[in-house]
Amino acid sequence: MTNTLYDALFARHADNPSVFLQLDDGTEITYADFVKRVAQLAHVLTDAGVKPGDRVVVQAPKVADTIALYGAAVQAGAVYLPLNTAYTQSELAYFIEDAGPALMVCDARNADEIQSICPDGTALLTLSKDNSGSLTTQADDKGTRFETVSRGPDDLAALLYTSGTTGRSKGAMLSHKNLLANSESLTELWQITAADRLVHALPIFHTHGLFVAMNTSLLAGTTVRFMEAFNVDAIIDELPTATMLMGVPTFYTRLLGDDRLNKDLVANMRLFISGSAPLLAETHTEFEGRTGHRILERYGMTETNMITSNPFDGERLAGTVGYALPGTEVVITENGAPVAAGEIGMIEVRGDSVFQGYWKMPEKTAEELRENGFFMTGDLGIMSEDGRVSIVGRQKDLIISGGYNIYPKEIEDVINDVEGVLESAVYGIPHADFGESVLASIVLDDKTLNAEVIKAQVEPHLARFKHPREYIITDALPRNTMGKVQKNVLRDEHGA
Ligand code: MLC
Ligand code: AMP
Repeated sequence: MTNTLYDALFARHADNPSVFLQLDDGTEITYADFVKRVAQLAHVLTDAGVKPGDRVVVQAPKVADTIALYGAAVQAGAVYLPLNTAYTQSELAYFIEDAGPALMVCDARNADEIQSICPDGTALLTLSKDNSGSLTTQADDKGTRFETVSRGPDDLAALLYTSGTTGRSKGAMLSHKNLLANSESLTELWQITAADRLVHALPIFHTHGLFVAMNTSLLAGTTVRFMEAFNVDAIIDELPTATMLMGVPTFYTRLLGDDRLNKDLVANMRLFISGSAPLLAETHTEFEGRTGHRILERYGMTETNMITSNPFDGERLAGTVGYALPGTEVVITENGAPVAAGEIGMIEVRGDSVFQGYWKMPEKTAEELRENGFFMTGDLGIMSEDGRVSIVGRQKDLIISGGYNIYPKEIEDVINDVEGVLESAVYGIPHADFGESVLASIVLDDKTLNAEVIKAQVEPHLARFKHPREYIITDALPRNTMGKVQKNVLRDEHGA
């Protein structure tokens, strides 16, 4: 029986006695034991009625079993669908309705609420921060061998939702081949091996923490210092015995804020990688000055996996995201036609790591994924003569805060639904810690309404990281001659 992703990432470790996960409490889990746990959880999934191709939705804390659950879904031929633990019930309701999962796994604390939004017939199991819950209890009694379900390269392995400029989240369908091809490229390019020890402080419900970090580690047999959350002290403690760190730019600015970060502390480190949001050139330079390491910046997207990377051996240039990964083609286009080197255009990408389309949204897929296989990223870039890419802006209306994507349209829709609001504009302004933060300018219909009332009605619908940090009541929104709201004007006005 072959299963493209399971065979490459999990099956190969069945007899591997090396340590895979090192947890916050000092517990170590070997690769061989991890593979057994994956099998136990795969039994739980099938007993819960999960069949090949079924979606398994997971909104669970960052514990070892959550990673094993990903493996179990792959082994059972299911489609793994992780969700941000910050999502509110109304956000969750949309994903559950859209994905139609056979099984939902959540923290026991939220089980009653989530049960109430799951359609009849959806199984629900729990997994909590202290490792308790029905999923774990059931798994403990299962056998440690599971008959792997056969899956080919084009079968779906994961469905990851990414918010859309239209305000509705879209499920990016990722196949076994998409995930494996990207992790093979990255592992080779970044020279990741079993001798590495990765400090993992990212969440595991997004491409970065789940696929970039965990799939490459599984492929190479790397030891992962699996931290429940980002914490500067904990990272500083681990750096002397680690070799790699993967993070969003906020990780690096926060580390730079600590005097203990110096060359001696990172003498054992091999590679610092940054992505998911632009790394400021000054952060790159300051980090090099303090540690002697040039951060390796790479660029990617949920739909495409990683697209470009600065070189491992060659020069890592601040403010650029490097070259197309092996097996990935990148072109810069205007109106669909390639532009000359040095000209600004839309970044488009094609290759084995590019997704299969949006779940149940053929029209959206057709709008963004060309028939010739190129995906339009919505990012604006320049490519040098020798193929080095720099991102210069975004065509899509998107805010990236601490590495989380926030789509203004989604927030504007919620604000506009408040009785007495005429219209609103949500935009990002520079923020020292998160890169960007969210503001909302609002025009009222009902002049008796105030910011506090709007805030109180908006916030329960949106995850905390999406909340506007300020609700600014204004008489009118600035518009250009075409009637389009000029968010750049609002940004200039309120950015300081
Ligand atoms: C937390 N908060 C945020 C936030 N993270 N607000 C805005 N943006 C964020 N990113 C909120 C908290 O709820 C809290 O609210 C307050 O801000 C302060 O929290 P904190 O304790 O300082 O934050 P912390 O928990 O330390 O989290 C910061 C962080 C985290 C940077 C560690 O956001 C993070 O892990 N980001 C990584 C996101 C990621 O993995 N992105 C990859 C996407 S994949 P309150 O109530 O206290 O005010 C992708 C593709 C690719 O983009 O290329 O990789
Ligand atoms: P997501 O939709 O969450 O996968 O986020 C993907 C988006 O993050 C990309 O389209 C980019 O806009 C942005 N992104 C990822 N990596 C980088 C980077 N190194 N520099 C700038 N933007 C980035």
